[in-house]
Amino acid sequence: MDMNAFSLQGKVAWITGASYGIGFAIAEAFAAAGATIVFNDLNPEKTQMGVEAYAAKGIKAHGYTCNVTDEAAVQALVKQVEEEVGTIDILVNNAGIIKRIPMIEMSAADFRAVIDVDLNAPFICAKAVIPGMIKKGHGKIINICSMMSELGRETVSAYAAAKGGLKMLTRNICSEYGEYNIQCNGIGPGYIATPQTAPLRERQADGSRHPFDQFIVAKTPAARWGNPEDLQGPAVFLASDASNFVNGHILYVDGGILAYIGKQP
Ligand code: NAP
Ligand code: GCO
Repeated sequence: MDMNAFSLQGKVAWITGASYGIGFAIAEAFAAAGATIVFNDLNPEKTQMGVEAYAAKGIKAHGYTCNVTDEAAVQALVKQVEEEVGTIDILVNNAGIIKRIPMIEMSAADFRAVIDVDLNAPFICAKAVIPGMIKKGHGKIINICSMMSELGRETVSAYAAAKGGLKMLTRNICSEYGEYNIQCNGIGPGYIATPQTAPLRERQADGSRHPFDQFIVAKTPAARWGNPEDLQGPAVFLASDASNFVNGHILYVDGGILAYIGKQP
């Protein structure tokens, strides 16, 4: 086997919402594999923070400020990237939010806001890049799903609905555009230590670990939270030619949590 199949040399990769967190780690790995990095953030200050964070790692990333829920802004971003950097070969739909509210206390506006970022935006971004991928004769789309693409839990109804929908959007893009040599797959991270999950890990007033932290560690065969770096290898694989016959698949990177019923208390 030619191990260059895992190379991203010469490819333009757009990772949405990647000033930090999971998106930043994935972009870092793509750069190490040879890709040119494009990222966006909602907020100009954080976009600049991201550019500097990438530079600190020796990566010249192209940062843009764009709300991924705004179709006109996304279409304009893709056009600008095509003019300034090149046609996008790899899209990672990473930008996401969560609102942890008991369902019957959640406003419809809050529910819609989560669906908008976590499901509508991946549609908007994929729709914007697929024409260029068809012209080039290849493309990779990676949707960052979640364990909540498979399971529910209290207070995350909107997020689970969005991530469940994102699993099926992944399969539908696979079905509709596979004939153009476009592969669309998902990565389903387990519980990863990022700002998004910081509230679930914060120390209690008495210095003890958060009950949810203890629960997740007990429920995960790996007996630990994941780190963004745990997602780098799977992401490079799904972005590279090594996965050209993998399509419509959700790759769970969760330390085994989805396979495990959990320890007897
Ligand atoms: P995070 O730390 O909260 O970062 C989310 C990123 O998305 C931020 O850079 C944020 O920008 C950006 N963003 C949010 N809304 C946006 C919008 N409308 N337009 C553009 N950018 C936007 O999240 P994370 O933990 O790295 O998670 C990244 C992805 O992985 C999300 O899709 C999340 O659902 C998924 N995931 C996370 C975990 C986990 O345990 N952490 C597990 C499974 C899946 P601002 O900073 O400007 O708000
Ligand atoms: C939560 C967490 C999870 C993780 C992730 C798990 O509140 O349960 O935020 O949703 O973010 O999605 O895969």
